[in-house]
Amino acid sequence: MRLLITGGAGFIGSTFVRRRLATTQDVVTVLDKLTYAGNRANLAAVESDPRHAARYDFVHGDIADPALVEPLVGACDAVVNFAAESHVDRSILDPGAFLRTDVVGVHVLLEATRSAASQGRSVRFVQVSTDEVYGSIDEGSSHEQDALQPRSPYAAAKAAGELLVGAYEATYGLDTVITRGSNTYGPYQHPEKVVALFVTNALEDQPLPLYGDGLQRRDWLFVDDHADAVGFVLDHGLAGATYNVPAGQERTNREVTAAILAALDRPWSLVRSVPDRPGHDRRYAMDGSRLAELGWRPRVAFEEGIQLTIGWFRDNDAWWRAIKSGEWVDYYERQYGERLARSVEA
Ligand code: NAD
Ligand code: TDX
Repeated sequence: MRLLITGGAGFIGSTFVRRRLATTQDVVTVLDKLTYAGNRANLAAVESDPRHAARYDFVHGDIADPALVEPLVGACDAVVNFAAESHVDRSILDPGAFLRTDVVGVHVLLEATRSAASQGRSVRFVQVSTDEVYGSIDEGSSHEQDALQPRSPYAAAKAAGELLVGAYEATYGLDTVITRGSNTYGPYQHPEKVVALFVTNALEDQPLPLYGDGLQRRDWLFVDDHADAVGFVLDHGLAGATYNVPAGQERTNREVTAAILAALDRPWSLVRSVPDRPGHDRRYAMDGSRLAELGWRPRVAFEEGIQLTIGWFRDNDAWWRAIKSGEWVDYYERQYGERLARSVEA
């Protein structure tokens, strides 16, 4: 297949590209805007391996740019849309960019897919979405047909993107599938997200800013599993279907923090309780039976995945130190300066 992978220089997208090139004969074009979260270094392994580089191309650009997107979509068999503004805290600070990429960007990609269809070319469209679209659930697990109740600007923008995908499937008969992945962690994750932030801060003996009481719960999915699930749905998903991608590894933020500190042999005194994230979702949990019936299950337990992740960050400090400079310094001050000043023992 010829694949257009949007957001392929980000965390999950680059993992998908590396794994897909290694396990298939697919030809891959990455389209990425290289925002603060996009990093060409994430694709260095692909670009320096002649067996993979021959089937790979990189285009620097915006999914919300119709003139750029239309010919790229017209030349592929499937679009896998990883491109997004993806960090909840940044969506609280500055929601505008989220609407542009996560809603308008999806619309532009869908229009290009519709245009290809009108010329007799069927292009499969895979939308990579998130458990956050369900909103916070106190108990039980979210099923694909449950109502969407997003509560952050990020989650609302992702929900809107999904709704457009469904509308284009129903109205224009496009071949679309949606995945809703749970909280993902692993190598190459931007240090703004909690696991990468806490691992890198702990390595530097810096405080770990735990929001509120730290008893919020997430279901932790290792990045290779997330990337493979998206590939499985691309290959086997039924047209028009949505698939939850849970890990079955629910942990409180306190448990995640303790696991990181234990693995790095750092004291709990590094952890600071800081003022909570506004509208902080208490818990996400999804039912994975639809994807399991299709034939896919996650492989990596949290205890194994966190060791792999910590080992990678330990071995690749040049990668994350380069990110924790420039734009990062302003962001960190905006997000954590005041919070850390008001922090208390956790
Ligand atoms: P990320 O922030 O690491 O990467 C996003 C990538 O998209 C970056 O390379 C960025 O440069 C690119 N991008 C942003 N705006 C763009 C635009 N307008 N045009 C082209 N490229 C653009 O994100 P991630 O964590 O790898 O997440 C990938 C996808 O998976 C997102 O759609 C996200 O909503 C979804 N998701 C993430 C998680 C998670 O825990 N990280 C969980 C479930 C779903
Ligand atoms: O400094 C922090 N302190 C803290 O306590 C940060 C950054 C986070 N947290 C908490 C908030 C959450 O309860 O840790 C939990 C995880 O936070 P994030 O890593 O920001 O992830 P989350 O908000 O759960 O969203 C993630 O999972 C779903 C991804 O960022 C999304 O892209 C994905 O859709």
